[in-house]
Formats: sequence, structure tokens, C-alpha cells
Amino acid sequence: MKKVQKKNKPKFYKLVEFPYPSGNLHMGHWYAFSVPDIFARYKTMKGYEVMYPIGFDAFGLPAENAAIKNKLQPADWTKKNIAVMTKQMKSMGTMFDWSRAVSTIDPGYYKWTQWIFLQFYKAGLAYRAKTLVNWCPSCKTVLANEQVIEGKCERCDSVVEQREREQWMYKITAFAEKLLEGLDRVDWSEVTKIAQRNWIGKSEGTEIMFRLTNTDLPPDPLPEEGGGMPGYVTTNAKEYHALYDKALEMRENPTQAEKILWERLRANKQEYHFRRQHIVDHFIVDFLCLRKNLIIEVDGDVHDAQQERDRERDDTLRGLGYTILRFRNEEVLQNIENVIKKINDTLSTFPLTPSEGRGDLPFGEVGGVSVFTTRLDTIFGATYLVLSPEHELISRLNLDSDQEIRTYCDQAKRKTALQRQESKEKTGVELKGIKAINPANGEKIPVWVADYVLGNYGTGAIMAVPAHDERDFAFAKKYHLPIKKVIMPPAVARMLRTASDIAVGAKTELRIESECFESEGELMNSGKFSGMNSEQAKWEITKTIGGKRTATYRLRDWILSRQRYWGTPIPLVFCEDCGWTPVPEEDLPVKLPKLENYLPVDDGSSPLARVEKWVKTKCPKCGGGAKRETDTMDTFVDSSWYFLRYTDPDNKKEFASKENMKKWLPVDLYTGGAEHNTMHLLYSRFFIKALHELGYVDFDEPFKVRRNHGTVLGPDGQKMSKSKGNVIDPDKEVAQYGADAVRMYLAFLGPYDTFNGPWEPKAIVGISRFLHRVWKLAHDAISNSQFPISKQIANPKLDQIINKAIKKVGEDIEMLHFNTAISELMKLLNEFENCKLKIENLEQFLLLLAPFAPHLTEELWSKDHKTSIHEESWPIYDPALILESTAHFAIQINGKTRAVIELPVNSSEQAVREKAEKDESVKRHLTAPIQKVIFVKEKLINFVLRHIR
Ligand code: ANZ
Ligand code: ZN
Repeated sequence: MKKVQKKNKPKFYKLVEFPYPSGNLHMGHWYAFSVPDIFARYKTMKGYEVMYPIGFDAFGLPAENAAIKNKLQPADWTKKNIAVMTKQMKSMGTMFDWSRAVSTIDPGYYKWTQWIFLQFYKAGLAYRAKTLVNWCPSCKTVLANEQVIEGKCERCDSVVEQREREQWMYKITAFAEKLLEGLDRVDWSEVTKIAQRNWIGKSEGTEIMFRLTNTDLPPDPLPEEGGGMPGYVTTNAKEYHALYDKALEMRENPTQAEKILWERLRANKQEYHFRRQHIVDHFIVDFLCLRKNLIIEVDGDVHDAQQERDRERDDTLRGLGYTILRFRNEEVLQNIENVIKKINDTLSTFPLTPSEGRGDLPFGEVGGVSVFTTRLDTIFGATYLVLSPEHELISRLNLDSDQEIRTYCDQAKRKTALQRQESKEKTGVELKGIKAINPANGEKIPVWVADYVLGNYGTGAIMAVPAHDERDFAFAKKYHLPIKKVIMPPAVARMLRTASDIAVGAKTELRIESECFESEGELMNSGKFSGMNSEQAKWEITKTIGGKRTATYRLRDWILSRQRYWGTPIPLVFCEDCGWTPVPEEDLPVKLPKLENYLPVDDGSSPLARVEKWVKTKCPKCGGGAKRETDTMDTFVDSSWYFLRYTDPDNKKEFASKENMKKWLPVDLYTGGAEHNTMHLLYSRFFIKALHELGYVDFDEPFKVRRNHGTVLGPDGQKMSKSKGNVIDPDKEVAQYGADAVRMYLAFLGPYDTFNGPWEPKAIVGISRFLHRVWKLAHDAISNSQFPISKQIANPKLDQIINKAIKKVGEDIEMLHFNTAISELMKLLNEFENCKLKIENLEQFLLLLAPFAPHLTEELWSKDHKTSIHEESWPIYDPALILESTAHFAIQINGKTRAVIELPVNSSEQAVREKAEKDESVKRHLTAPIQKVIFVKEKLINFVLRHIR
């Protein structure tokens, strides 16, 4: 038997999700740890240096809740559980490397969780911001979206509210594109990839500006040029009128210099349109270039006070994105060429404005609403605009002084995104006194606020196209808003081009308003774009009407702070003078203090805020008084890098040495629960990508292969749960059948990655019986002194069966199909029980069984060996022996058949040649060196001999 080589072995990193120390090991733990152990052991026997580590994800809410319930310290409760679970886990017979065990609550571990936070913070990847968060009024903490199940807290079932709060965030959105791209490079199950892609939710579309106008305003004063509205929006009509009158008056009395310049600008055949004396925001300007944000001012002698005012005004206009060119009267009168040149030079260096290409007025801050749409092709059918209740415009326009609007927005903000999206009954309030202008056709359309539009997606505002979007359709029906069809289904478009009576029918159909057509098609009622297909129109419309092609992602930044005690402290202090300041690295870890009272605080702040002694500290920058951050980190932060720490668990200088990481990472196979398809796996990938970007790791995807494991249900086919009384306690099963039977039964249930079915109390008996038979067979062999047996006659059929089994068991394990591997072992045992055995046969069998039943096989092995079976190599099968049938090969020499020999069908050229060369009648004719060999699979081999003169 060949021993596994000690040196230069390839590495294999087999990772399982480390458990939460909940108390007792349940069947789920056994399924998650003992079954992949088969794989780890198999790889070891295949000659790999395998790392199979384990640890504890030990911070988190449940510990705190359980500790509160049992009147214990979370630390004591957690440590007690870790001790119990460690003992239980050791009974599984796994090859876990306990010397690498990490626990996230160990200060030696969370020091590095904090250190990584600081690196991210310094790189701008961790930041503080006010956000709407899910608030559980009973747990008194912020919940991640995923912890909200149907609007209720995952833990305590209370109805979750939305609250605004300052939180620490990880900027995972900065990696949205990379997180998508990386999925193409890893071997993960498709379900997981799809879940991640959906979570990131990339949506390609267009952002386009809809200008706003006050309905009280007079009509566009300058319709002849460019056809836009003045760039002035105010809810104060009186003020506007005064300004407008003034502008008109000035227009009537231009100075000589203005007149000359005006004539030249007008005569200018360039694409730029100029308007003379105009109002931009609150200001009257002399000349305004319509396609570029350029303002030209021509002034005579001005006194100091005026100059001061002009400067202020220019600053404001620059703030709104304008460039200002200022000329003196004399300059224009004396050297108009020079002035024109300056204007042209400025125009040629201009950045594009949002309204570039439209001859439209660039707008000030309040001037427009940007919407995100994936269907720009439907813009001619946009009959109203909707703002989300969170839209900042609502407060800026002072619209929230309107009681109805304010009440509506407040109510909406308390709902979760899901509640808002799923609610069948759409609600909303019109923003009276304001209209939006559809940039496609200049129509003034109403503006509404409605909660089916979310504040944190796209731009938080939409153009509503009721004819082609179901949500808008339902809303328009309810509030009697116009529905305008602009997309024709391709089938209808085809009919219109055919016989006239069909075309008439099609036309009638198009007039029916009762339904909404959501797919793409051919444009109609869309001006010069009518007749184009949707895809083409999206591009053409961007070119001529405006808009910017962009992508939007559903992915939100990761809120990492929790207002709870039992978590990694966030290593920042707040100083009145210096603001948020990192704790110096040499002062890490910021240790979690022991608390007498760790109950949550009613105002929602962390219990740590009560520990004045801990909170009060010195500012690392100025030495003055400062306060520690009292929020702690989400436990998903702890688990986003634990697999790095396993490679170097005791390192005090780095989170892991480069050398160790180079040796072990990335992880070769990661198995775990489907519940981690998104968050944990996405967060870990984000961590690695960020660490990679910062130069701390040299790979950018942490897990090469990821497979989810299935689920073992209770005997009744329901999820195992105490309340249902269907829990199978692994400890009891181990006591009754032994650990080998329990792990092997779990492996036997079905393919590991897809199994979803019940634990069958009778079936484990079958596995137990199988192991007993193995024991008996080996034992009998020994007591009958047939074990070891050395001089038995080989049974050729048995050899084939064994070789096939070696191949199949190995291949099945590689595919995580442990169940069929076990079936194969069962078949093999049946054969063995019915014939006499060679010692090698029995040993090979034990080797195949070793990863599945480590205890039993070790015991049997030890009867005849001084070393462990788990240090042996996986048996190698002889491919020639596993073939079903044989073929007759003609052996030719220079084209003449000299012999026919029988060999396995798939025999290689090499194998046939070797056998042929030994054949006596062939040998006789090999009178010269072979120059060339012609081989035809399953048929013949022809030796062409060198011609000897
Ligand atoms: C006009 C339109 C016409 C739209 C049409 C759809 C169909 P996905 O694909 O999920 O990205 N939308 C944009 N921002 C929104 C927000 N903050 N809250 C709710 N809905 C929002 O969806 C993009 C579409 O969802 C956008 O395209 C917009 O409606 C809406 F026939 O614009 B659409
Ligand atoms: Zn300071």
C-alpha cells in the first residue's frame, strides 16, 4: 500500500460555514459538517494537503436575547455553548483542524475586524450617513432588509417600522459592477449566481430631465427661439411677474453695445441659440446661450455697490452651473471681433449641459426633475410624473407645508419598501400648482407624489406611462389620469401593414384603453419616432430629445452598525473639534466592556452608551475630550473574513500573513446553506474585492467553488422544530447507532447539493445494518484466519467489480453525490459476502469506506496495520479492467494481418501495441525497426517497418 506523500502536495481548502453557538448541536450541524468531511477525507487520500477548519460566529442578537431570557451574560452564555458544541462536534469523527479554530468574540480576532473597518474607513469605503432603516420596536434595533419577513421582525415577529437614523455604512455599491463580473469567473451553483445577480439588480436605462413649471406663470415669452420655457421656477408668481416685466423693459432699451453684439450673435450660423435679456433663476442676464450654460453680460461703467451685487449674482449663477463672460460696453463697440472670438473660444471648451442638443434652457436647482426609465421609447406616452415621498424637491418647493402632502409622505415613510411595492391599491396626492413638461412633446403634465415610487431607487422619480406599465396603469385608472398608447404590439403592427379590413380591426384594437401592453414593440403617436422599434427608439430619442444612458442597481450600501451590546465595537471616537476620528491602530482592539445591564435602550441607542467610563475617552488627534462610538457591528461583518483568519489564526501582527494566504487561498470548495446565497456570500466577496483593491490580498474572488447543501426535514416532512416535536437529536442517534452510521445515513439521503427530504427513522437502521455486516465480514475473515489471506485464487469478475467501484465512488464523491457512492459500496459488500476474498480486496473496500465511516474502518485497519487508515492513499483503479466488453484487434505488419488479439474495447494504442509485440506470430515478422504505427480504435494496429535495402 502506498503511503500518502508528505511533501509538495497540492493544497485543498475545504470550507464549511462556521456555526453560531446556539447551544446544542442539531441535525443541521451534522449535515453541514460531517457530510463534507467525507469530501475532505477523500481529498486527503487523493494526495492533497487538506485544510478543513472550524470556528464560531459568536457575536449577535440571538446570544443577547437568549442571555436576557436566561438572565446570563452574553459572554458566559456564548462561551458555555461553544464548549458544549465543541465537545459534540468532536463526536462526529471529522478531520476538523481544531488548532485553527477561531471565534469572532475573541479580542485577538475582532481586533482585525476593527482593523479592516479602519482601512475601509480611510479608503472611503466606510462612511456615516442618515438613512431610512428598518426598526424593530421590540428588539429596539435596526434590522437588515433580510431580517424583515413580510414586514415583521425575523426574530420576534413585531411589525417593523421605518426610521431615519445616522448609521455606519459599507460602500458595497462601489463594487456593484465588479461583483457582477466576478460571478462569471467562479464555479458556483447557478441558483446562487442568479440570487446574487438579482440582489445586485442591474438595470440599464436612461436618466432624463423633466422641467417643472408653475401653472400660474405666463406663457413662454420667447417662443420663436428654440421653443423652451424660461429657466425660472418659483412658487411665488408675483415675484416672477416683476422680474419678467423688468426683462421685457430692458429688452426694449438695449444699449448700443448690446445691439451690436446681439446682431452678431444672431447672425452667427452656429448651432448655438442665444437669447437676449433673460431670466435665469432669480436673475436677469443680458445674453444666454441656449445649448450651453453660458451667460454674457455687457455693462457700462458700474459703481462699487453694483459691482459687489454683480459678483454675488455671478457666484450664484456659477453655483447653478453657468459660465459667465463679462464685457465692457467699450470693448464691444471698439473690438467686436475680439469679443466674438472670446465667446467662440469659450463655447468650444464647454462641457455638455444636461439639455445639450435640445436648444433648451439649462435649469437651476429647482428647475427640473430627473427620472430613471428603462423605457425611454415610451416617453411620448408619459402623461404624468411621480415623485417618491422622500424626494427632496417636496421640501424644497415648500410643498410639504401642504397638510395633505405632508401626512401622505409621513405615512409612506413608515412603510417598508416591500409593503409599498406589493400593495395592490395604489395611493398618491397631486402636487397642485406645479406641472412638468414632457421633453418629448412639450406637453404640461401633472406631478404626483405616490409611494409606489421608491426614494432610493433610480432617481426617486418616474415618468409614468400608464399605457405600458401596470403600476402606472392602475394608478391612472384610479385617479382618472390620461392613458396614451405609444407602443404597438409587433403583431398589430404587422396587421396594420396587411389587408385593409384587418388593418381597421387593428386600429380599433389600438384605441381600446382597457389594457396595458408592457412589452416592447413599434412606436406610434411618437412624432418622428413613430414606426421605429423600441430598442432603436431608445437610442434615437436620447440623441435628439435628451437623456443619459446609465445603469441603476438595486444593491444598497450595507448598513453595518447595530444599536446592540453583543458585537464588535466600531473603532471610532467623536470629538467636538475633530469630528469622527479613528482609534489609532496600536490601540486596537477596542475591547467590548463587561456590562451589568446590557438590555436594549428605549431611545434606540446602544446599551454601551450607558457606560460612561467606557464612552468617555481622549481624542487621538487633539487630545481633548471625545466619545466612543457606541454602536457595534453587524455580525455579517465578523463572518466576511473568517476564512482568511483560518490560514493564520494566531497572528498578532496581521490579520493573516501574505505567505499563509498565498498557500491556502482562495477557498477551493465552500459548502453551506442556501440562506446565504445573498448576504453572507455577497458581503464576503465585497470584503475580498475591497481588500484586493487596497493591496491586502492578491485574489479577488474568495470561493472558487460554492455548493449549497440541501435540507434534512423532520420525519413528518416538515422543517425540524421544537414546537412541531419533529426534531431528531443527533446525540441520541449517535448513542444508538454510532457516529459513523449517523454521518453515513445523512450522506445517503440524496445528492448533497439538492437533497430536500425527511429523516426516516427506519432508514438509518439500514445503514447501521450495513456497517455491522462490514464488521462481521472483516471479523470472520480474521477469526477464520482468512484475514489476512494471501493465497486465494483471483476471481477476474470480482476484480472488475472492485475497479469499477473505485472509479464510481471517487467520481461520485467529487460530485457530492455521496448517496450513490454509498450504494456502490453496498453492492460491493453483497459481492464480497458471496465469494472468497483476497486481502487486497478487503483492504481496498475499507479504504473506500474510510471517508464515510472513519471510526469503524480505523478500528478494522488497526488489526493488521500499525498506521492509520486515514493516512493511506485512495486506491487506484485499472482502466483496462473496468471495461465491459472486449474487441478483436487485427495486428498487421506492412498491411498484412499476422495475428488477431482480444483486448478491452477502449484499449489505447499503447496497450494494444504492448500486447501485440509480445505475440509470437507477430514477433516473427518484426524483422526491421518499426517506422510508423497506424492505429484504428477497436479494430486494428498496423506496424509499418523501415525498409531495409
Ligand atoms: C417609464 C416606463 C414605461 C417604465 C414603461 C417601465 C415601463 P427596473 O427594470 O426594475 O429597473 N422606476 C424607476 N425608478 C423607480 C422608483 N424609484 N420606484 C419605483 N419605480 C421606479 O424598473 C425600471 C422602471 O421602474 C423604470 O422604467 C420606471 O418606470 C420604474 F412602459 O419608466 B419606467
Ligand atoms: Zn479632537
